[in-house]
Amino acid sequence: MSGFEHESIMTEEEKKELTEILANQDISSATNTIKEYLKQKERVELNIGVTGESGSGKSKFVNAFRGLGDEDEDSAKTGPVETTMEPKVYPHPKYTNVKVWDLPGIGTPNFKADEYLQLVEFERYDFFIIVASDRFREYHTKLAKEIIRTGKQFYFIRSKIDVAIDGEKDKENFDQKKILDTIRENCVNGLNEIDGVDDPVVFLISSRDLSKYDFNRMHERIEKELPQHKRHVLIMTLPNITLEINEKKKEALKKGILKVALLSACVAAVPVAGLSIAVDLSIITFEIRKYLYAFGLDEKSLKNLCEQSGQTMETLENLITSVWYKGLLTGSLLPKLRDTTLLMSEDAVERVFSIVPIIGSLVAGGLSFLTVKFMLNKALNDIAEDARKVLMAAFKNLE
Ligand SMILES: Nc1nc2c(ncn2[C@@H]2O[C@H](COP(=O)(O)OP(=O)(O)OP(=O)(O)O)[C@@H](O)[C@H]2O)c(=O)[nH]1
Ligand SMILES: [Mg+2]
Repeated sequence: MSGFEHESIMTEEEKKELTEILANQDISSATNTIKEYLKQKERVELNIGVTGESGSGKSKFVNAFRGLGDEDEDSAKTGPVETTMEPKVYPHPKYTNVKVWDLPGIGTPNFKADEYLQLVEFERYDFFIIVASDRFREYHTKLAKEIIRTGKQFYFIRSKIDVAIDGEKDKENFDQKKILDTIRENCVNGLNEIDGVDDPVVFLISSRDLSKYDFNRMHERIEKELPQHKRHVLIMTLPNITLEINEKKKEALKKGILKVALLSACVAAVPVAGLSIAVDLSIITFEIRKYLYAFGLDEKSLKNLCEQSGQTMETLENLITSVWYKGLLTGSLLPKLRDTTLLMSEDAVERVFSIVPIIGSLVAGGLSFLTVKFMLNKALNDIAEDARKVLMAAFKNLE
């Protein structure tokens, strides 16, 4: 590596910090934090990975893109044999937050796109520019597919257009537009065959003369899409962060389950008819309410979230599929809990049934230690999953 300390969209520390902040916030202030974070991130740097086969003109393009000639100070080395062997970063002189990375060439017979992307540390780039100086080939497909698989985007550049035009100039029926159309079509057709590429973007470029062909169009497009790229990248990382937070919350809440289940077992030992089951049900209801609050699945939090994200209450509530939220809201959770079919429908409880004489204990006393534990665990998992879906829907609206 060049020794350059790169900053990707989110460093591990930043991610950790954001996770901590979000973990300690309720659902709506978490959304606010994300919004702020998005705003901040729009101002930070963007890393573009320029890739393509060896000799296709990547380095020359990196220079041209930055408005530099090949001989200028700070320009990337180019030439017939000057192979770029490792990723090297070149900041854009005008847009200092834009960093262009000159990557090693692809296209050896056994080219493995996944290994290549690992090698160049693909996470670092916000998007890729694939440079091709000849016709569209299999390794372009492989690379494009792999880039899509990693969740990144790319632009496709057909370079050395001046050479292609020059090569045809002597022909009698020379028609520049026709040649350009054919080249474009070849690239677009190749890209169209790849799943996940709906509207391929191909730019025809001569790094020798940027004023010709598609260079300006490409520049405008990338410039226009810069903030979206940042946002997109961040939004892509949110599901993971949210999952992490949910796991943390779950772990914290899980610690209480054992205590509650033990408490319930102790009550069951008190020989007062009906006491145990009543206590169990109120304990369980209390705990479930606590979980819903912790994950922001209560009416107040959800209303706030609607205001923040512009989602409707109906949309969010429809995403909450487990019985716990609606049960508490309508007061129908208690009857549901009493209804043993709710318990019996679960495989795990069925397995427990075979070991513990639960029916007997339900009639005579409270629920068993294992059942309380199981129910609370299930409620916790369901609620965490519902919360994840709700948050994702709210985040999606921010994009
Ligand atoms: N005429 C013309 N020549 C170009 C163009 N782009 C690149 N070249 C030439 O093609 C050769 C290879 O260009 P480089 O930019 O070094 O290629 P590269 O993709 O970086 O190659 P590696 O680092 O070896 O993978 C050089 O001699 C460039 O001057 C172009 O658009 N037009
Ligand atoms: Mg090079």
